[in-house]
Amino acid sequence: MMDFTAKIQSGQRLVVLGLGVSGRAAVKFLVAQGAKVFVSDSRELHDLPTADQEYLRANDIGFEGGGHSREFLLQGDYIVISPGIPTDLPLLLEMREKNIPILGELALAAPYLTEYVVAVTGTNGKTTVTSLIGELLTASGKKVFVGGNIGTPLLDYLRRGKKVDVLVLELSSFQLESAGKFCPHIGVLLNITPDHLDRHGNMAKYVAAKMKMFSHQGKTGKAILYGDDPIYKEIRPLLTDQEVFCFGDRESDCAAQGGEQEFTVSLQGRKESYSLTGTRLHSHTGLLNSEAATLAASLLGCPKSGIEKGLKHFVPAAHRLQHVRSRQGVEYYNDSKATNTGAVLSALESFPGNIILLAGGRDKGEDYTVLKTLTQEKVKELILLGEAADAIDMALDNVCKSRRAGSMEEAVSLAAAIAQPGDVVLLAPACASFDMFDNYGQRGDVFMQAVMALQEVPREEAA
Ligand code: UMA
Repeated sequence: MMDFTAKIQSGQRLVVLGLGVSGRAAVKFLVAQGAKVFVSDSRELHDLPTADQEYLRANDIGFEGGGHSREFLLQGDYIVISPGIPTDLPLLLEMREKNIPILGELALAAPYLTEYVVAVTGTNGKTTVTSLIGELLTASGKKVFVGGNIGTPLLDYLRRGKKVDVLVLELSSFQLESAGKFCPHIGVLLNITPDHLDRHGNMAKYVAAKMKMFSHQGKTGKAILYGDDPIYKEIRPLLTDQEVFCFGDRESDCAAQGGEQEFTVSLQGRKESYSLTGTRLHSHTGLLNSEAATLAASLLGCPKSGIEKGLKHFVPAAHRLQHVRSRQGVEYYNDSKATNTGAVLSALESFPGNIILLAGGRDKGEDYTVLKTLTQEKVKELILLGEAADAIDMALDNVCKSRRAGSMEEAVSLAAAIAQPGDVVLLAPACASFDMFDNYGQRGDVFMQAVMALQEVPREEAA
């Protein structure tokens, strides 16, 4: 990816690839800079939302539908790509050979950033930690923008021109691949476990994409890492310039105090303890997320009182180990966002056992055998659905009883029929949702509706 450090000049020509959330924000931002914009999308013009069609027409934006062509891309001084578009498409490699810079939204935004920037990436927990840092900073009296891979794209924030003190950005590996010289003051890397291998090809490339967050930090930058992550030992030596801080279960700058309810930050002569009792963060994952967020907020000088207030008020986003209902002594949890094996392991860790696990969906090239040990230990029965059902079944190799369901509704009624008081019914798919649903949100909604619709169902006799 070619580096780009200058602001866009009026009249410069940019071709934007993909007119989704990111591409739309890029187009509007570029139009506001006075650039000449062209859009290329795999969809045809008539398949775009009406508002997009009208915007393109009103702003005289050249459009190519049904795919990306060499001739169309060659019109650009720069090419801007959406995160969902692989950076190694042959056409993009060709443009790079012709010295046409290829920018993602972070590279485009980088020259315009004057605010303090905290960026959060990792395989799991990004949204929770990003939102939590936002909450802790707001509760400490700072003006904050929270967005990026969640909510409002960074380029929409920049175009609107409403300045804040701190930008808290969730970043995906897709965004980081094309991030150019983008560089946060504080970069938080929560964890790295296999995910998106269908896009990145292998784990080394996935890790390299995540590590791009730290590439340009220099000596004044700060990195926050999870000290107990298996990948920590591999990535820690790569961070030689910036100051590195750690959170985790053991000795760290921010570490747990025995259980899942308390942790202490020890930083620059400051030692402060926090309790998660009475918050919505009192689980193993909640503790780690709180440690990471509190470390970032402490580095930004937030007082203990503000951090405590933020931890207390924080409400995690939906579909993340969300409690749905208690019914006949059975607890139902929706963790539809658990779209990879790392997230499923973390969900299984949150319960002592007796889990009926609903899993499956579209395969992303992961090795499901990593689930074997914890499944054997904690899962009573497995209900599999979607395209990856066979692959999961084979990988788990009969460590527990498994059944198939043709729909989410069937999976929920099967689970309800076999669950006994004290059991947990957990949706944690380990897969993408696109084989059966629009996205993980819709999958979680369908699960929750099916759970809420459960009437009195006669249970099967316990085996
Ligand atoms: N398209 C093409 N050519 C292609 C592929 C797609 O033209 O080869 C077009 C599609 O027709 C569509 C657009 O590109 O018009 C879609 O682009 P996109 O897939 O990049 O999606 P956006 O709507 O722009 O949303 C993206 C992020 N999506 C992905 O990374 C897949 C959003 O993250 C992000 O919120 C948004 O930019 C703003 O930055 C979503 C996501 O699922 C939430 N992220 C993944 C994750 O969190 O795991 C990485």
